[in-house]
Amino acid sequence: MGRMDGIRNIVILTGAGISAESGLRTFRAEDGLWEDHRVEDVATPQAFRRDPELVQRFYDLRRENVLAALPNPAHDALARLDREWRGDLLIVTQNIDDLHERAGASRVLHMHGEALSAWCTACDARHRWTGTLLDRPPCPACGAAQLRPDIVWFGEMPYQMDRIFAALARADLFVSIGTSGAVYPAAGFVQQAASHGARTLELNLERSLGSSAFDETRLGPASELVPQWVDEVLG
Ligand code: BJW
Repeated sequence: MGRMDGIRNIVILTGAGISAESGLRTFRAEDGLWEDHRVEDVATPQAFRRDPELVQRFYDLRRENVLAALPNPAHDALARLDREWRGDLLIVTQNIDDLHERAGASRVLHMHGEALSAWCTACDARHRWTGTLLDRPPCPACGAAQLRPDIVWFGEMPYQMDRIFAALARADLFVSIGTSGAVYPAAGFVQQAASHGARTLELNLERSLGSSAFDETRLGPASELVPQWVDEVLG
């Protein structure tokens, strides 16, 4: 992947692994988030209906962790790529943290929602949210106490899929960073991009489930691999 000839449109998919070195736990590691909480207890609309307090408490804590975390060299490198790359670029992140933005990237799309956003199920408004939701605060727009985390749970439609599929269809290069490939539709993006002719590269600590679908895989921590790769791309 050293040569960037003919590459103009880049789509990057990021997962929990890119934020691991910022101190945010990944989902499926030994000490992962879901060791303490079964996914079906917290990350589904059914769980939220059954036990809203458990779910709100979980995300209140996640929100706090996100606010306390800082971007690492991998986020910084992608922000530099975003600033300096003249072609199209889209960073599709599955992460609900805002570390890409805080590093300075702007071409970022949060397909699984954002920890720092609250969604009112009464009036459909979304609000930047840094406080808690467990205490059932009123929606600043309509006053209803029906705010939920603005997060895409299992069985819900990820955000902006049309825009993502359009970008994948035009991509010359697809790069997947720090994601295990366990969750769809994101896990299928590599095939989508490849079927439209994109070159594909995986940067990960360990091989993802779909690793064999990539043209090239580089293994190591994101804080090392991503800056190295961005240096290559920008020459
Ligand atoms: C490092 C590192 C370091 C560590 N450096 N790397 C059967 C088949 C196909 C699909 C389905 C199916 N049954 C059900 C489905 C659908 C379902 C699904 O995929 N289920 C699977 C479990 C099978 N998907 C959905 O329901 C989605 N919606 C949907 O499909 O709608 C219909 C639709 C169809 C077609 C088109 C469009 C729509 C919604 C999925 C919502 C996912 N939500 C979550 C929770 C978000 C909120 C929260 O954060 O709490 O999103 S689940 C969780 O997993 C979170 C993550 O974004 C997502 C992915 O996890 P990620 O990022 O890959 O983390 P890990 O922990 O798995 O991996 C970390 C990686 O980092 C590892 O590889 C490490 O090696 C690496 N790493 N340190 C570099 N320092």
